[in-house]
Amino acid sequence: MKFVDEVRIKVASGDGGNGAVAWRREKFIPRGGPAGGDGGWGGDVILVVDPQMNTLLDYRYIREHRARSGEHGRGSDQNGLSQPALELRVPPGTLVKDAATGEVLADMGEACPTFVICKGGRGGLGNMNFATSTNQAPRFAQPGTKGEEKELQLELKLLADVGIVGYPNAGKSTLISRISRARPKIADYPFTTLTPNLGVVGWRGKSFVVADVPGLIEGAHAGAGLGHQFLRHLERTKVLVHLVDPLAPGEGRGPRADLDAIDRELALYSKELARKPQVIAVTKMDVPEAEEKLALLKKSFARRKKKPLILAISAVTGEGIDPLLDQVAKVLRGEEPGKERLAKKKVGKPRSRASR
Ligand SMILES: Nc1nc2c(ncn2[C@@H]2O[C@H](COP(=O)(O)OP(=O)(O)OP(=O)(O)O)[C@@H](O)[C@H]2O)c(=O)[nH]1
Ligand SMILES: [Mg+2]
Repeated sequence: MKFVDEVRIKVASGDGGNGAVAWRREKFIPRGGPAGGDGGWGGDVILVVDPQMNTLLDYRYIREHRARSGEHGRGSDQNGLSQPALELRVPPGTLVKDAATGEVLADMGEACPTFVICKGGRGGLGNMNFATSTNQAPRFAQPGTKGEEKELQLELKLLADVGIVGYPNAGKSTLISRISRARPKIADYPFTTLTPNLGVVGWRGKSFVVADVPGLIEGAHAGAGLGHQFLRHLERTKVLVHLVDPLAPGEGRGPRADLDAIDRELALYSKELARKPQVIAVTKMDVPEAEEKLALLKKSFARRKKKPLILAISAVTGEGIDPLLDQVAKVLRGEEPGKERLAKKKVGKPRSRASR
């Protein structure tokens, strides 16, 4: 299915129908009195979250959505028909903005499953409503009010708990296909994945949503490769799995250089993204030269006081996948990645304090 994450649409609610001016005219009933019915209400436009959707593709094709207007009132005390609301379904994670001002009107998701974006016009009252003892034949009725019209910018930011980042060809899609039922295209060339894939991972009684986004490369902030256009889908994640390709072919590349380049790109996109906890994993460990590259990568952090936890996995053989998911689950519970090491160091401190 085609993936679309940004669209501009026009929506309009229905106008209210006018109230009618009419008179009761029947044989043998002189001065029958006012009999104009009320106008019906125009339909609202309502946005409704549909958890089955994960693209705004439908709105690419149909860009104007109008609810129907209420019917006008009629004679013989007949009210016009009110119109049902027009429901527009959107995927969870859709940000609804006013296209002109950029103001966020709604953030569609679990907290906001439905949202009335345009209220339908009110139906006008017919002249039968205005009869009083002093004015028994009102020659006026109320007009219906106009519906609203808005131009909206819909932006989809996928609701995933975990994002997989890394260079193209690192094995991101292979990993998501290993841990979930997502079946993205996998191939031995860069930029196989051109749009994000989502997968649901069930792990030790819990489940979380993982997003495999297209690969990042050095200079993506300036438009290299696919640029930063898909990074918005990582904004709502709670943890990033930073996948490192030990083979890293090409000039200026290598596990450590790749790791730093991706981190730079994330930071150039936003501070928040750069601050997200990461679980670093070197993949393709089934390949013979991987072991040596992993050792080199670990060595490159030797001088650091706080060494990052680097996991070793193979999405092909399944090696190291369980510890990886454990780490991810841990961060999702709100703990720091690789906390065991830190915890061990901390144990010494309180003891020394107590002995003082
Ligand atoms: N030996 C081995 N090969 C792997 C492993 N994971 C991925 N590959 C291979 O690496 C190549 C790229 O894998 P993909 O999963 O398509 O990589 P990707 O990161 O999604 O790449 P893009 O979509 O282009 O960004 C494919 O030929 C995979 O078969 C692994 O654990 N071991
Ligand atoms: Mg891929």
